[in-house]
This record gives sequence, structure tokens and C-alpha cells, in this order.
Amino acid sequence: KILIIGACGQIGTELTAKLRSIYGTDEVVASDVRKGDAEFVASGPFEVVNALDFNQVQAIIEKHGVEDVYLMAALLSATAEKNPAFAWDLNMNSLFHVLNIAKAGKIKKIFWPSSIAVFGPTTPKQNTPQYTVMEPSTVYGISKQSGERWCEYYHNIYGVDVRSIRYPGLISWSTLPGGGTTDYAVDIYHKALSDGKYTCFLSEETRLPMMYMDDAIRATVEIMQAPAENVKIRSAYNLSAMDFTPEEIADAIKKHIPDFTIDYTPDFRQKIADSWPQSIDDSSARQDWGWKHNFDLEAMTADMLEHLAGKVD
Ligand code: VAH
Repeated sequence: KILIIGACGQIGTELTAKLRSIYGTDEVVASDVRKGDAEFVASGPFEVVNALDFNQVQAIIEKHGVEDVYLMAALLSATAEKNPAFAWDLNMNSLFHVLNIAKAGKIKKIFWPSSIAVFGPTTPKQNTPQYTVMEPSTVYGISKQSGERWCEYYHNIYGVDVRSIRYPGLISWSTLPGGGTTDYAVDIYHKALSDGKYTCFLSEETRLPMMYMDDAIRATVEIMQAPAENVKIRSAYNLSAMDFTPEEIADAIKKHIPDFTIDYTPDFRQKIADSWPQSIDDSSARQDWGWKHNFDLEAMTADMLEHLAGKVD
């Protein structure tokens, strides 16, 4: 059995659907701190679980005979800056609970998401290597860097099989993002269809590593299905697909919606974006477990607009 904690989130929702399509609905228990949308909750086994409550998490794992846990609950970069203490508590202690339950032998495999937010202003910004200077300047980035250190420690010292990926900004049509700095790259498609224009909270030349959700979900499944001996890095793997600026994604949209216009009013999230890399070297993931991306900016834009065209109010 598989348990997804944080199943109602931007990644969790699509990850639940994908894992159920692979392993069968009844094999995948979705959980979140509160019930998500009724249709999703009714789509298969669902439990209300507070990721910060050790006993609740352990009880659900024992009740369902869970072997693999995907811990997707976290506060993302922008929200975490407004709530540092809670962000540290949720992002770190939820991880400790799952690592300790695995250390006790009650879980076989853990997936825990890291992020390019582990890199900071002193990190080389172009083609950022797997191993480099990492001085994250956001609460979220600090929690993800610390989490990576603990994942590697629990693997090396206690033999816990935990696997992790440094996700870039993720873009999906079926789920709205939750409080990230890269959320503009989702909002822009919705606004292009509903208003024909978009006011971007990052400046036009802000280049960031990005990935279509289809690719991110497939990478998550592939690293978890990889033979343990192939997962040589137990902190977290760099992962990449593309990088673009708000101006470049706007130009890609204009090819489908010629009258679309964009303007820029950078806010507090500009400082967060400026601390992150512009492009990522993910050669280790490609070498160790055969990672390769499918979607580039043009393919993502066509797929996003096609799916959203019928959906946007
Ligand atoms: C965020 N979407 O913006 C997340 C992600 C690299 C960005 O970690 O916080």
C-alpha cells in the first residue's frame, strides 16, 4: 500500500491519480490535513491526517499496511516567508516523523520533495551543478537543505530508503499552485484565457528553471521504481527540463493568443527568485536512473492552453 501525505496539494493531487493508475485505486491512500474537493476525496481511500501528529501518521500507516510514503506536505517559498516558525515546524517535523517510522522498520520506502530553493545567492546561477555552494536565503530553502541533510543521514546511519528530487518550478493545468514564487507561470495561462492580459509579479528578465507537471510526476515515479543501488545520491537529485523568463513564456502564449499582453509589477517574490539558479545541471539523475524530460516551453504551452481552454471560467 502507498500513502500520500499532502495529497490535496499541487503535486499531491496529480501524484495520487498517477499512482492509482499504476497500482490500482485501493492500493493508494490519499491523506491531507483537511478534506480536499469532494470529488477527489470520493475518488479512492482518503484519510484526514495532520502530518505534524506522529501518532496519527503512524496509526494510518499501521491501519492500511502502508509500505511506501510520499510526503508532499509543506509550506512553499512565498508562504513560508510570511510564516517562518510554522513553515520550519511543518516542513521539518513532518519529515522527522516519517523518517523515524521508517527507522523503526514500519515503512519500506519514502519519497520526499526537495527544491532548487536549496540553492542561494552565492550558488553559480548557470547550469547549477549537483554539488556546489548552497546558502539558501529563504525559510523554505533552509528547510529543504536541512531536510536533504537528514534524509542522507537516515539513509547512511539507519539504512532508511528515502529518495528525493530538487524540483524546479512546476506548472500544471489540473491543480492550482499553493504559495510558490514560480506560481506566476501557472497564473499566466489562466489569465491569458480569461482576461487576455496578465500582470506578472516577477520582472520580465527573471530566468528560472521550470518543468511541466507531467514530467515531474513521471520523475517521481521513476526514482521510486529505480533499483536502490541506482539511487546513489541520498540527499536530493538536481532535476531539469527547461528554463525561461516571463517574457519568453508570454511570447510562447502569444503564438496561440496573438492579442495577449503582459506587464510587470515585481513584488516581494522578486527577491526570492533572484536568489535561485537560472538553469540546472541534472546529469547525475540522467546517469544514475535514466531521467529525461519530455516537455519544452512550446509543448507545455500547447498542452496547458488546450486543457484550460474548456476549463477556465
Ligand atoms: C516555490 N514552486 O515556488 C515552489 C518551488 C522552485 C520553486 O520550490 O516555492
